[in-house]
This record gives sequence, structure tokens and C-alpha cells, in this order.
Amino acid sequence: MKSVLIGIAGGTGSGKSTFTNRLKEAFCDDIAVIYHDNYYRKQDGIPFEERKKMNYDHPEAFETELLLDQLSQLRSGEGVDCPVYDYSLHNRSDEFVRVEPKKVILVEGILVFVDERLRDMFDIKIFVEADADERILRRVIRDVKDRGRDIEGVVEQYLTTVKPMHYLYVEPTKPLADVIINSGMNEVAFQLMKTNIEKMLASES
Ligand code: UZR
Ligand code: MG
Repeated sequence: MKSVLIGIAGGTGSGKSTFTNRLKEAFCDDIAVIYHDNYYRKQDGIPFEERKKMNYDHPEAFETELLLDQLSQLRSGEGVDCPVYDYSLHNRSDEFVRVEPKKVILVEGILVFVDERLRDMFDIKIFVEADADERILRRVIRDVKDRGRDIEGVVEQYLTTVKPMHYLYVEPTKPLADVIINSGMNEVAFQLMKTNIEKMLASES
């Protein structure tokens, strides 16, 4: 079985996880999904107050080597134990999630097109685009509701790291994508992608 690797990048709050999760819901166990966010580095030795202030929008914040190793394993037909990240702790949790090799593997994250080795692994590169005002609005709601944050903290983090790193690292990868979709809530883009994945799953090779 030759796996097709699909990378899904885009700014924070663009809807990449929504788009990815909808595909996962449509195909359930027929496809595998990996989130780069789960590969944020382990930071056990660093106190919480310091972890809170770190730059999580820089490529170095991720243990991309581990992701590269695990994707290679999946491509050669082996299952992997993916790490699980806890945003409210700003640290990796002690859990792992077993991911089995599948014909179609989605890999989602803000910076998945930055590292050349990772970028070159993708057969299809999708960039989810959305205006900055929409992205920050979604992010405030999400971080307060789901990631245990307060509004002041979200705004501070956005202005000090998220926004500058977006223009430094995320946005420059947009022209490297094969397809740029207009927000993760885009129904036409979802249907196009769904049809394509159906074809991939049905093909013999
Ligand atoms: P998405 N992030 C945190 O806020 N805390 C962490 O411990 C780890 C990650 C944020 C990160 C980035 N930024 O913007 C976002 N900050 O998670 C990526 N600051 O996730 O693409 O779902 O927005
Ligand atoms: Mg997300």
C-alpha cells in the first residue's frame, strides 16, 4: 500500500483543524490524521509561568524530527504512538494515541510546510487562508473556551508572538501550497477534497 500524504497548513484560527476534522468524520478509520501541535516539545523541566510565555509559533517549538520519523514509519506500514499535547498545561501530556498506517494520511498544523524535509513528504499541500480579523476572533473564543485561557492573555500572546511569527513563518509558505482554500468552513473545498480522497481510497495502487 502506498500512502498519500496530505499536508494542511494555515494561520491560527483559519479553520484548518475544522477542515481536517470534517474529513476525519467523513472517512473515520479509513484515513489517518496527525496534528503537528501534538509534537510541541516536552517541557517538563520548565515552570508553568515560564512555559506560558514561550514562543509556540516558531518552528523550533516543535519536535519535527519525531513527526518525520513517525510519518516514515506509517509510510512503511508500521503503526505509531503519537504524543498528545495539553494546551492548558503548555506541555505534552503522558498520553499517546495509536495511529495505524492508512492509504491517506492528513498532517495538519500552522508550520507543516516550513521544514523542507516535511514539506517534501507531502503529495498534496493545502493552505487554508482566512483574514486576520476572522482568525483572531475565532482564536479568542477557542482559547478561552477550550484551552483554559483568559482574554488578556490571548491578546498579549497574539500581539507578541502569534502575529509576528505568522508573517515570518506561516504566510511565506502559502505560495508553496498546491491548493489555497478560502477558510476551513468552505463547503465547496470540502466536497472537492472529499471526492478526491474517495478516489484515492478506491484506487488499487
Ligand atoms: P492552532 N499554543 C499555545 O498557545 N500554547 C501552547 O502551549 C502550545 C501552542 C498555540 C500556539 C499556536 N501559540 O499559535 C497555536 N501561541 O497553539 C497553534 N502562542 O494551534 O493552529 O490550532 O491555532
Ligand atoms: Mg487547530
